[in-house]
Amino acid sequence: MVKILHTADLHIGEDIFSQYSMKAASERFNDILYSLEQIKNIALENDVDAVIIAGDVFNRIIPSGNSSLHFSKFLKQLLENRIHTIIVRGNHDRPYAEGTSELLKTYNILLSTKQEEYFHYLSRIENIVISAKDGKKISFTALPYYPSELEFKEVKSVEEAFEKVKYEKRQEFITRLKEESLRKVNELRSNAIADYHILVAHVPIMGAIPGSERIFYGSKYEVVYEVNEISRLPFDYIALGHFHVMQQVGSEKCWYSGSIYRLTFDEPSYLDGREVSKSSKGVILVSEQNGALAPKPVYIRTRDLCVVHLNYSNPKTRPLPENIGEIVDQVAAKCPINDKSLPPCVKVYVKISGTQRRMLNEYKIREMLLEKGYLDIKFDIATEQTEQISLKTANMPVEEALTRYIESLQINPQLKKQVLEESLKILREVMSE
Ligand SMILES: [Mn+2]
Repeated sequence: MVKILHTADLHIGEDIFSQYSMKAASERFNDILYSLEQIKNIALENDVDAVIIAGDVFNRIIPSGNSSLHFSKFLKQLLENRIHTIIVRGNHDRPYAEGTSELLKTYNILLSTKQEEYFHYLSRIENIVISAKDGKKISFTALPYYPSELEFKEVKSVEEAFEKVKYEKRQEFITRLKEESLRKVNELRSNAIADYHILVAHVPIMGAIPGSERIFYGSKYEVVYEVNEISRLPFDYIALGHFHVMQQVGSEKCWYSGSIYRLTFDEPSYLDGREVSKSSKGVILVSEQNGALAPKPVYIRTRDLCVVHLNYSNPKTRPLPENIGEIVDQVAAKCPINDKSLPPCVKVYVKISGTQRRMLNEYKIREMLLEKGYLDIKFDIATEQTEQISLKTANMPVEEALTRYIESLQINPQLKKQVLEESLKILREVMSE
């Protein structure tokens, strides 16, 4: 019985947590390794014939030594267990200039002849056929993000090709690129002789949920496909990569497996306390059932990312709590620690009035949340314009206006009293000069 594991968007070496703390950064790397370990175990336990990685193996085109070391270990365990590993080039795998090459190509040189039989890095629109353990033939057709044959001909990159096209011809250019690519995919599909045909594509699809790739989605160099252009292609299974949310697209045989951990706060597990189920992480296990290929998600354990919004934009209707513990509790209530060995990372967006800003001690809040066990906490604080008190106080005596202004500040009452006394003293001194 044919069995295939579909994963994508490993982004090994992704390091957004390095802006947090050393501890968070090193835990992040462990998270990636933990996901890889779980995926390897699913592959071995299910005795799969092949593992598909539908693009974006490394986060950077030139990965760190550590990233390549750990990917090599992962790969070795698959190859030693005679699991075909099929990698299709994603946008993060692509070299950006003529004369450069991606690390993935070096494996073909370094692997032993025996291992090499099982390693397949596809950077072009191309096709391979493998034999499953039961002798059945499975064909894989690759549709990379930018197929390498489009590059380095008359132009250095697809970006340059895009640049050369006049604005009004842009859509025409994209349509032609898509038509050419799909024509080639169809041609390879019909020439391949196999029991099952699988398409592996690293592409954005209109209407699908991007997750963390959304900053790139619809960028001016992007070739975006319509749902039907991909999901209706004549394949038994379509393995997609690029968008980070696991999802079915247009047909039950067409899936994005999603990234293997939550890459950014654009795909939180909790949004203001509400669990976001679509951010679950895992792989797609594709098994032969009654002469067809049936896909099924298999979930893995990953760290939660939480997003919490706090609004103290109006001192009258939304005042900052005087007790800092209240703020800590508000954040904690919206971000449960479900698993103490894998505590969440939290992003707190705060809207706050200018008058209250200096009363918010985010360093202390972070410290208190760290004590509660969170991996780390990052603040994004937007200060709102203070309301115009001058309008109401324009015709008042200066002393009264100052008193009213200080009274309106959301600060510690003790401090307020002191500030008021001192300011009135200064004001009187100035006036008597
Ligand atoms: Mn991608």
